[in-house]
Amino acid sequence: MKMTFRWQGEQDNVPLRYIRQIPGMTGIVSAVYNVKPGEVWSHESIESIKKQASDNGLEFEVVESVPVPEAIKLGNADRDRCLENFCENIRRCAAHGIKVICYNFMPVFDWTRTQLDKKAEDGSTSLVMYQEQLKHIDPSSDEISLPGWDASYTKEEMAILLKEYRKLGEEGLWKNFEIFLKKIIPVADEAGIKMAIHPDDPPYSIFGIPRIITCEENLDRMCKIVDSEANGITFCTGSLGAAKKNDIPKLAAKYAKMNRIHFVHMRNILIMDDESFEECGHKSDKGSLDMYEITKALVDNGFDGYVRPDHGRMIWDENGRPGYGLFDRALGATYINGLFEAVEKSKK
Ligand SMILES: [Mn+2]
Repeated sequence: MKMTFRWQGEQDNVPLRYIRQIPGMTGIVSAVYNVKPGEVWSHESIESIKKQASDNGLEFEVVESVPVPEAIKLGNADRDRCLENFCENIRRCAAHGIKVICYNFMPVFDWTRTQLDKKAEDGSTSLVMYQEQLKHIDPSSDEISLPGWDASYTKEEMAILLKEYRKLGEEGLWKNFEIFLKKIIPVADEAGIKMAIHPDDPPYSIFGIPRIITCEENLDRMCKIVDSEANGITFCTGSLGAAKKNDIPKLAAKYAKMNRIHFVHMRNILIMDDESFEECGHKSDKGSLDMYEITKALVDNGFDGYVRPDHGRMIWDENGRPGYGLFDRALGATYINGLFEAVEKSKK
């Protein structure tokens, strides 16, 4: 297992020299952030991340993410150009030593929460998703502020996008996903890159627009579209785990055994009766997921890839991007390292 840490480029509050001091940290997970979705990353920009990482004793072998533009997901007139550019980005990443590319296929909204600073009893704050709050969010209103949402859309553009996706529906989105996979996976295969789709977060439809990377049945369907190890998964425990029907240790075992898990996001969540959830720090006893069982399922089934702590809480008065502070993610990494060490040694 290789422990990694997400670093959002030079604008990240957490400097690389801090990341290297987290015990067991081998590398960063990053991306080129100043290029629009659908465009090609320059060789210089990829190399620059790699150099900054290596200057700090860290590897850069996982890209998170190459964004999939709406043109590909909607299948509109700009799709073919965007697909060519996506393939070119795969080849360019490979040329700079990248091994895994994380991406997602979520329409319009990336990971979605209803509040970013819910205060827990111990004074820490974290991201939460309350169904009751979600009902009152109108995505085409002026005031909406959702993490991951591309704020560059105007109200009118947002209304059009929502309408187009509602019309497209789930099967339409599957069709466009299939076209995408059939185009990019052979390119990744040839370049020696493992593609790793991040599950939809949360793993169900929101605002009436379709979401498809949500459950075992759909992950199976995805794996079958192109039967190749290059067509893999970013196994995000907190994303898949937000639907009660998903048995996370079982899915970890299954897809690890199939060699489809190339990257793991480890995060715990506390799920409520109505599938609202709170992000709660990484440890098993704080949430609904058994992190030990998940680790064991991965290791027992041969997983030996990249792992990173996922969102953390904000603790110790740290300021920064919600979910992406240094302190709680560093604690998460240390805890996860402990789980892996124990499980790996007990196997021998
Ligand atoms: Mn994740």
